Amino acid sequence: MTVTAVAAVDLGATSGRVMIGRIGDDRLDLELVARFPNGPVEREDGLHWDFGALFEHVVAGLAEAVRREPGIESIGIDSWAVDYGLVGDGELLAEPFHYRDDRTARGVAEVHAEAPFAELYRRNGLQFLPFNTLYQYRVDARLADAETALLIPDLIAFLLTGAAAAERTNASTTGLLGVETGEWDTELADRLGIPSGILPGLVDPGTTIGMLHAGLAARIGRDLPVIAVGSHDTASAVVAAPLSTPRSAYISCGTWGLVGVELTEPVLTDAARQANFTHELGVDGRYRFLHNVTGLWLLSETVRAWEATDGSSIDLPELLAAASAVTGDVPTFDANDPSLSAPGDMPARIATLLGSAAPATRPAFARSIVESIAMAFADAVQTASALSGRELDCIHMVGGGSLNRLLCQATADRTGLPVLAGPVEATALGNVLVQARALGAAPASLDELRALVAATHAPERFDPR
Ligand code: LFR
Repeated sequence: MTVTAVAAVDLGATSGRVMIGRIGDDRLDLELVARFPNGPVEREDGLHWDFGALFEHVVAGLAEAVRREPGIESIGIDSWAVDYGLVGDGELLAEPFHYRDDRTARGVAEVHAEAPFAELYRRNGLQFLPFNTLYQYRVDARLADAETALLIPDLIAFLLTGAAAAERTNASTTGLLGVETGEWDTELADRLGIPSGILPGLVDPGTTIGMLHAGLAARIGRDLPVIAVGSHDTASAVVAAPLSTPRSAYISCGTWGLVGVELTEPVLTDAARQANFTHELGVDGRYRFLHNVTGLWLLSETVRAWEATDGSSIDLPELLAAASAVTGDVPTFDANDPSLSAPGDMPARIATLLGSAAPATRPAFARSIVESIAMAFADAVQTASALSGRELDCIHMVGGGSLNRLLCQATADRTGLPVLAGPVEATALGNVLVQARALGAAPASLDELRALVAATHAPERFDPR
């Protein structure tokens, strides 16, 4: 049996990884090569990503991947959406901002004064998130100095190959892509004072972006092509969510819980806009019709705060086991409350929302968080069903959240639908599948790709109680 090997770079908001993916008849698996922490760093002018360190981890991880598997044929990169770096004279002009930086409030006000949200929604189909790239561009003083603006995976591909391109699934999160055309809305950009010349040519997943620079090829150990994948991490995750019928919903759960269904036509109704449901472009021209729910961010920030208080290290599986053992009802809060979005003292902010009902013990507090996330998931699943006119019969939970059994069960209980959990590494698998397909080593249709995922990564089922 022939086996094709590729390297997948998958960067999440709290950790990044480089994996080797191997694919053949009835075979699809991952080998973790490097894993490194990621997160906001506080600089003088606000919250940023430590992009220099991230890029070094990526290059070192790719070198290690080639050392372990010299037969690797290509590289694919995905990351969180919306954030970007500005490039001039072939160089990154400044460290990318983190989407949780609060400078965007002014961008929102200025953009909406020019183009009200209802008009934006008609044009770009995006839910309102205060960090959508167009709001960030609007207040970026350096935009005028830039030749090109590249979203994070495109920026990494550019630094690896020298070729500047905008992969379409991620480009759809900027707010500057027409929801029905899939092309840059240059008229909107011009109106907002965003020079449309900085928007690079669009490419679809599966396109070869370029070959590694000679210097990097020498460091990594092979001359390899970088192939565009669904470079928005959620787009890759949905490729590998083994949806078997149109009645399947998905929740891609990591830092965020992205809750929705896959559509072939947009639903640009007033109701969809009011419910803040987005149309992000998926692989093969699908729409990811979904809503962002604050996901495991609430738990990871709470744990980080507790660890800082105690100087201790908390074992998450142990905490969740203790949370599962809590008997009786725990109070819930609105997981999407805007006060929970910035990094900082998460337990105190949640306690403010809970008031006198706030649980006194850590296991009960963690249980409150999980139940509140599940409640928001259930609400979004019901809304996705109502807005799309689809009766749903199951929910695929993919990503890190699929390992959280308490969350899977609570989601099943609160939706009344079975939850099929896994794969945990759906994003990296989706990245691998799209590269392999471009290399002629995987089936052509999304249905067949998903069938391969289902056959090789059997989900765990949680029935509602
Ligand atoms: C998930 C994700 C979401 C996006 C958010 C910010 O990792 O990519 O889809 O809304 O991060 O980029």
